[in-house]
Order: sequence, then C-alpha cells, then structure tokens
Amino acid sequence: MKISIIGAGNIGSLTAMRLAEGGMGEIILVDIVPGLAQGKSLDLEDARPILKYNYPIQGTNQIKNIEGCDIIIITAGLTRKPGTTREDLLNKNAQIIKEVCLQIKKLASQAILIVVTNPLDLMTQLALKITGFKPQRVFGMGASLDAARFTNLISQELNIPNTNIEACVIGSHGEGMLPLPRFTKIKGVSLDEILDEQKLSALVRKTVERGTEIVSLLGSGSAFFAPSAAIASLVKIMVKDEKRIIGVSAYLNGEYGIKDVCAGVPCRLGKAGIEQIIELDLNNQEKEAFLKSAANLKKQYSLIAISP
Ligand code: A3D
Repeated sequence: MKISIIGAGNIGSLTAMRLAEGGMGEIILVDIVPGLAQGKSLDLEDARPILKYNYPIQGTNQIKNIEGCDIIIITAGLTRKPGTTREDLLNKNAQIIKEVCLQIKKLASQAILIVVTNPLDLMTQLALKITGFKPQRVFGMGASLDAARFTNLISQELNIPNTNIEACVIGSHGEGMLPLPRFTKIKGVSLDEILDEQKLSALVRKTVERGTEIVSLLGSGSAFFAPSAAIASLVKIMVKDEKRIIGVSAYLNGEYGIKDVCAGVPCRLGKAGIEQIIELDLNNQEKEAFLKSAANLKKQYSLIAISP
C-alpha cells in the first residue's frame, strides 16, 4: 500500500507516525512549507532503530510524489483558534482543497481519499466534486472521532470501561452533530434506558463542544491525538479489508431522505472504501434533527466561493 498524507502539520505528522508504526504501508508525507515534511520524516526515520522496525517513510514538498498512491489523507489547511468555528475556515480551506484535489485527480486517479480538513463535511463534498471520483472513494473523518469522544464521556459518567460502549454519532462534524443515545449501546442496552434526560443532554452537549473545549485550552491549533488515531483506524479497516461499520462523512444521495450533502453516517468500510451506507431507523425527533443538520450543511456549502 502506498499512502500519502497531504499536510504535515500536527494531525498529518502524527498520522504518519501511527500508520508507519502500524505497518500500514509506504508513507509519503507532503507539505507546501519547504523542509517541514522532510524534517518530520527524517525524525520518524531516526525512531526506526529504537523501535527496531524499518518502516518506509518519505517527506517532500513535491506533490507529484503522491503519484499512484492507493490512499490519500488530506490534512492540509488552517485550524481553528479560540473563537473560530469550523465553518469560519470555509473559504480559505476550500481554496486549499481545490488546489490539492486538482493534483490528486491528475496524479492518483485511483486513490481513496480521506478528508480531514475542516469544515469537514463541506470539504469532503468539495473534494468529491473537484476530483469527480465515485462517492465510495471520497469520505471524511469526523463521526468516528465524535463517537470516540461520546464514548469517553459516557465511560467516565458511568464508570465503566469504554470497550463496553458502542456509541453512535451522525450529522455534521460541527454544531449540527447528533450523538444518538437510542443507538448508543452498553452491552446491548440503549444509553437512553440507563441515563435520565438531564444527564443525557449534558453528555450530548459536552460531546458536541469537545473540539471547542480542546481548542480553547490549547490556545492555538486544535486536537490531533484522537483525530490521528481515528484516521489510522479508518486506514487499517481498508488496508485489512475489515468491512467494519464505522461513522464517516459520506455523500448522501437519497439515504435518510437527504440528497446532495456529505454528512456523518454509519458505513461499512472495506478495501474499496465505502461499501454500504447504513440507514438507521430514526424516530421523528432524530429524523428532524438530522434533516436540519443536513439543510444547514447545504446552505453552508452554497457559500463556498473559490476562484475558478
Ligand atoms: P496544522 O498543524 O496547522 O497543519 C496544517 C498543515 O497544512 C501545515 O503544515 C500547512 O503548511 C499545510 N498546508 C497548507 N496548505 C497546504 C497545501 N496546499 N499543500 C500541502 N500542505 C498544505 O493543522 P492540523 O494538522 O492541526 O489540522 C489540519 C486540518 O485538520 C485543519 O483544517 C483542522 O481544522 C482539521 N481538523 C480536523 C479534525 C476532524 O476531526 C475532522 C480535527 C482536528 C483538526
């Protein structure tokens, strides 16, 4: 497997480390800042004798080195600062996605793309449009991170191991995120049968605000440990063809009554990318919230103004 990561910042470089150490294939780290990806890759190389594992890694500022890659992860873009929403990044990051995706289309037309740049769902849809790739091969990492955050908070609230929890989060990776207590199971029991309304809504609110909480504590930049772990797990599912069901931002074309929007939904992933979009049997309240989240994404997407 040849895997490239475009954007060698916090998430990109940590993802490179996780994938290299996980033996996922040949890793190519790319950044526009001269020397940045090269320096980080030399540092990762130097760890090989200590780890006693000779993983292949390369750093470059030449995007042409992504040629023929099987999987491409886009972590290029600006991050949030305290007070910045993911949506504020819209047009600046849209321009970056456009430039990067035009190159991907030319150099790696068979690749599967994992978009990470925020605002996540909108950048995923833009990447899909610019590459013209099949929707099965372009998706965003967001919902699995949101589910991990929900899981972590539930495990603390209930004082149980997080391995006992299967959390479900759909909707946008942003203000329109929908952690779903009814579809979140603790050893088969729905979370809404375990916690009262007040505790549930506090956990849901904390999950939605988790990224912002981290941004304001860091002071500059945003989360990268859990996001890079979430990306690495998506890559592993595809490299090993695990066919696991996991939340990703996928292009919806009628599923859930939503058309022409990328949003977080559970999908079966395998070596070809998205193999199936799973439609949960939402109740009226959940459905209404999801439609609202999708309508908001559609409105935001229409605000993207990038030069031709
Ligand atoms: P940061 O550490 O600033 O790294 C971004 C890197 O992108 C920098 O090194 C830039 O030089 C590089 N870059 C910019 N333009 C290009 C280009 N055209 N080609 C190649 N490289 C380029 O940011 P980060 O790694 O913390 O975050 C990266 C992106 O992920 C941001 O948009 C974040 O908002 C987003 N993010 C997403 C999540 C999700 O869960 C979806 C979580 C956290 C951050």
